[in-house]
Amino acid sequence: MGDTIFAKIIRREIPADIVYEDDDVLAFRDVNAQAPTHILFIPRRPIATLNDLEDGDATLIGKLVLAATRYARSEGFAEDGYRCVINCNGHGGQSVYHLHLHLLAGRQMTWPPG
Ligand code: D5M
Repeated sequence: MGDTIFAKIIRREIPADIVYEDDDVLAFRDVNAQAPTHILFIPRRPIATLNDLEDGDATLIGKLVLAATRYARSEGFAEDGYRCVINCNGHGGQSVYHLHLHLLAGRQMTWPPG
């Protein structure tokens, strides 16, 4: 898959509104926000899609989800709720091939998604 725009954000080669980072995870605001709060949580390690996860990535994926849910709680979204989404490949609507978890919050979500 090669380099992606998210790899450039990790390397600070292009700007991003970073809201959280640790040794394994980086989180920044989505430039095309679909909700009042729309944050992308990405592993620093480049994993292209959900299909590329292996057993050894269980802890990393757990950290990604926990970073997002901790952030949602800290921003006061726990009670009203929020949505976490990971798109995979074409039918899933994935456009950037560096695994990312969308955290959407601050409005009523609908179902089914488009
Ligand atoms: O989501 C990919 C998301 O990445 C999409 O919502 C736009 C967002 N995006 C693309 N480029 C940037 C930059 N440079 N900063 C912040 N957000 C960005 P997907 O699930 O792959 O469709």
